[in-house]
Amino acid sequence: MIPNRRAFFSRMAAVGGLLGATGLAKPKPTGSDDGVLRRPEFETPDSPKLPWIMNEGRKEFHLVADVVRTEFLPGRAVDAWGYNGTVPGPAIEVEEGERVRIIVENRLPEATSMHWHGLEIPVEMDGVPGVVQDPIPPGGKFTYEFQVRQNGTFFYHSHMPMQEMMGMIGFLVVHPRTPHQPRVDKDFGLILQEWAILPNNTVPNTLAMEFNWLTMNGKAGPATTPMIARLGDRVRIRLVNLGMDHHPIHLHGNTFVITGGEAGRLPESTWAPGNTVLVGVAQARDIEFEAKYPGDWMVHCHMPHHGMNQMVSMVGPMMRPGAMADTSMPDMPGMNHGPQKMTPGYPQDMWMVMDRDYASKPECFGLRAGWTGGMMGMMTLLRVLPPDLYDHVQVLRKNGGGHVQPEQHPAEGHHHHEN
Ligand SMILES: [Cu+2]
Repeated sequence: MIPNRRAFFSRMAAVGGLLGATGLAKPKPTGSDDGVLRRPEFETPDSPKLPWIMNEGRKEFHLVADVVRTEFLPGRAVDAWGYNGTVPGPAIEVEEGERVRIIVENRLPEATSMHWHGLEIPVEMDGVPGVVQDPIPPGGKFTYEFQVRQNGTFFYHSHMPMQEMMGMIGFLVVHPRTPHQPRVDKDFGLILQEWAILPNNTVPNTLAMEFNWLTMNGKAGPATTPMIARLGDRVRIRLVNLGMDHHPIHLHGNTFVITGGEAGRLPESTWAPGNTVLVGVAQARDIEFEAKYPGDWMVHCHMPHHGMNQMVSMVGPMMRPGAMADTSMPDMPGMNHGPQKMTPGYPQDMWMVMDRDYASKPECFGLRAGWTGGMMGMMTLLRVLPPDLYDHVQVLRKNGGGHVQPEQHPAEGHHHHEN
């Protein structure tokens, strides 16, 4: 057994000891006890679902385009544009064959429109301003109505490119009438976005060609909430990219198959194994795998610059005297700090432990002390948890968190984010 796995198991044993015999372990639900195949909930960490009502036989949704103040990390405020108060917008879920009505209201200071990416619908519902409809003016509304005849991972976005770069995108997932086989136990969705935000600014620069913030569902690591799976689950992760770069998304320690693209399910004969999937601009990719290895596994973009936060051009010393990383980790072995940090050319060990910011988040329960030091940019975790720990984390999630992390990293000092 390699040391990391041993460390994981001993840590899990320690956490298990904390839990005690609480009777939380339950047999794994099969999802078909009564002969009805149920699908798992579609989970979009850090991003909400869009509620709906049935109206005149249609599933009716309301999307409000507006300026949204959000945070990529605690304390890193951003004035983006989104829908219903969130960036990316809330996920829309519909069933194959359903008739939908989506009322888009524009509270932005400029005109907008909405495109339903990948859906085969009448052209007058396609949302291209000028070509098929008038732009929706500030204060205006437009009602989109169509029947959804496909199934798969789709998305909605403003059809104005600069508005896309302000954040205006969201999931539109269409569930199949007959569940796909093999059935998945977990169904996650992540929207990949990139941002150019100059120092001391809160507004994305949509004209920029260089990006210094990379997010999954609107958060940068370590603020990305981990995905939680139970040991043995079959997991699907849906990935959508709308930005200026392609993102090679890599899953550690597991082998997946690509089961879907932006046009829906792929034939099983094409499911070649892999561990990195290139999610090109405007594409969707669904990956699936059996979560058979316990551990906290990284899911991240492998573009080196996309695994960083707050990237800015280096024109002088990396740190002001006494600022940030050089004082916040005095005892981290192997890390440059002190005088080296004052020398241009030594930015490579941007290491900052911020466990405390996430100590009350249920999904982070039991993570190794110091974990936040290894998480930046377009990164998150897939946590494959043994049954008792999985059940405990689900109870914490249901109760809204509030626990205190059992471990605290000794090198974790006071810090602040430099915006
Ligand atoms: Cu990337």
